[in-house]
Amino acid sequence: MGDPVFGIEKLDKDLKGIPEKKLVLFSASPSVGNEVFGYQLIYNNIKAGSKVLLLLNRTSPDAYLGDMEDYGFPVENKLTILDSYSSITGVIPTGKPHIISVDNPYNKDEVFHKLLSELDKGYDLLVVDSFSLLIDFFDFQTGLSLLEDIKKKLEEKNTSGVILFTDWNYEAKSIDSLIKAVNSTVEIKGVEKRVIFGQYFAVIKCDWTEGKTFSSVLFKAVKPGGIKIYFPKILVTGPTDSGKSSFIHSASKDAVSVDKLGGTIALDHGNLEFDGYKADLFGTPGQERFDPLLKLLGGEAIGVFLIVDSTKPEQFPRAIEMLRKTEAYGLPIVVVANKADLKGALSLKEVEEKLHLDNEIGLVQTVAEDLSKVDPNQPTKLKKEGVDKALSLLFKQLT
Ligand SMILES: Nc1nc2c(ncn2[C@@H]2O[C@H](COP(=O)(O)OP(=O)(O)O)[C@@H](O)[C@H]2O)c(=O)[nH]1
Ligand SMILES: [Mg+2]
Repeated sequence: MGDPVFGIEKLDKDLKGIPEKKLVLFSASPSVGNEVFGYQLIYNNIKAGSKVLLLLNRTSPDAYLGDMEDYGFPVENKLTILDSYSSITGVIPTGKPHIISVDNPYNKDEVFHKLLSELDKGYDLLVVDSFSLLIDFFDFQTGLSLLEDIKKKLEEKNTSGVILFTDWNYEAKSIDSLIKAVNSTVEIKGVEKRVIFGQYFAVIKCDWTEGKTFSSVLFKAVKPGGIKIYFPKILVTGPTDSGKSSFIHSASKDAVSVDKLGGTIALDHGNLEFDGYKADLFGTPGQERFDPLLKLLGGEAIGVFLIVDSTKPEQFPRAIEMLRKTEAYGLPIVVVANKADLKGALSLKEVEEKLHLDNEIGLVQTVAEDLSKVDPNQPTKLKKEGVDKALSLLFKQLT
């Protein structure tokens, strides 16, 4: 069996899983939750056949497992839980064989002893939810000394470890020693401007990926589905009738168009989930009379789909002009050469040549799912294959 995984594609790509004997800290600011990272991690490793032990002091095993299920991560009784919560609240332990009760969670000797002797049985992965509560029960120093014991045990038993932690304004000195004590740290933070309007995570330390640097990514915790890398604004632009609305409707589960006078004059918006990503697509109108809107619509976009009609090279200069007007020229761009099913459609190579874009830009051909259903007054459904290829090309550029 390979090393435990994070179960979050971006982290698994960056860090290649969690090597045995390594300890990873997920450090969240108080405004954002970190528990879904734990759920996803546990689920994916259990699914892969790993033996996982959870030290749980944040909630009851039943509530924890129920929440996991709500996120689409059922583990049944394959997860062993050291329950350091129930006896504080007077909840009677269920006596299930995969749940080990701590009689007195305030007794650090009992907690330490039960944890270490359980680890002796040989696990692939230990998860602690939550390390900050452990510190609050005892004190920071005691937490750190437990961490040292855990590290020794992970070494001895070839186990990987993940601890979930919320930084409730502890002293900077304490946080420094915590980060020093672990092999890797993933920070989870909110994007705050008076209100929190986004959440991101970033690897800020890793001692087994020498010299690599990591980008931060926005995410959303989706129920069910778990952690999805989130792109809040992706622009879909291009000349009139090129297929912007068709693309947005084909890519999204719940697209809406503001239609007037038979053509889209205001906005298309769609929300999609694809391959561990979540994104909001915003379409622009193509007609020149709406150009004054383009700069506004393009604002804060982080990537662009430029839709062109493969049979209309005469519109290509207009397509490029729209990139300029939305101020999207420097962003990651995927060109969607649509209507490749029509007679006279240019090949991908011809589209590329005639657009004069540099070759780092992704280029994908798309076609209507069913030509006989194409209605000149309605967006049409595009074949999934091309749409998916366009999505994955852009998302790869963005992460
Ligand atoms: N044959 C064909 N027709 C398409 C395709 N994509 C869109 N259309 C049609 O082209 C017209 C314009 O599409 P629409 O998505 O509304 O373009 P928009 O103005 O850019 O939003 C509609 O009649 C669509 O049904 C395609 O791939 N093949
Ligand atoms: Mg449209």
